[in-house]
Amino acid sequence: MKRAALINDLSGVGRCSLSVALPIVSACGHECAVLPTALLSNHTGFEHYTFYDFTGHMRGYIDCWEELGISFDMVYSGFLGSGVQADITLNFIERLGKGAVRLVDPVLGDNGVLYDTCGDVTEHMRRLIRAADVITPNLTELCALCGREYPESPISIAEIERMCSRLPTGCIVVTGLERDTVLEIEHNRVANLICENGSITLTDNEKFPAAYCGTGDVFASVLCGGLTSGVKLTAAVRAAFNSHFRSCR
Ligand code: PXL
Repeated sequence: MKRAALINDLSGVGRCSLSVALPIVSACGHECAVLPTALLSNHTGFEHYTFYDFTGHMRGYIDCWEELGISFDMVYSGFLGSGVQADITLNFIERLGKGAVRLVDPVLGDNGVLYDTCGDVTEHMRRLIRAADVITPNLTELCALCGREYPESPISIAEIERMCSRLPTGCIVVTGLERDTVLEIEHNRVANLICENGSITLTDNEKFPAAYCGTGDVFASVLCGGLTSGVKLTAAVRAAFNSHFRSCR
């Protein structure tokens, strides 16, 4: 059995982050270890939330797991509660993730807006993605990582490819691309662009007529399950995309 480290927040209400990653990666047949980044009453999409930053406890978990001789086949990080947690995650990879697949979902925002809790996380995330094998930004996160404004009018696939080529990660899956942001995408379709060491594949699906917080986490979690099993990136993205679509219905 493979072992995956899930570094993400625990939101008490709202189907996102650890609440979806843990059951999904487990159902893919892997043993999961949880390293929380923050504890929230509910995700930040609600009007109010409580937020407990878990930074102060994370190093203790890592020391303890290292002393116990625990190591990982997959390190999957999502929502970070502070910029320092990018360094803690890098340190985690160095100590417990030698030879592991490293999946970083750079959770920073959506629809052109960064989450309130992000603070200095964006600049630190730029360092964390250097150590990743695969990252899964949406367009808002891709723009933030590239240090550019979110586009006011639709951009081309070529422009997204150019942004990907400026990032230091070999495999980038840009998620949730739609007609209102990308010129070439058809109406009522939603697409992912896979940039695998410079070569581009576009996968698309029928668009489900609603939006939910946490759908990106469901997608990244199924992708995590596939990559941990050794499934190739494009096949794992297609499986994640299809099951994530079905989970909306
Ligand atoms: O699904 C991304 C996410 C993760 N964690 C928290 C969030 C969100 C999105 O709003 O608020 C706490």
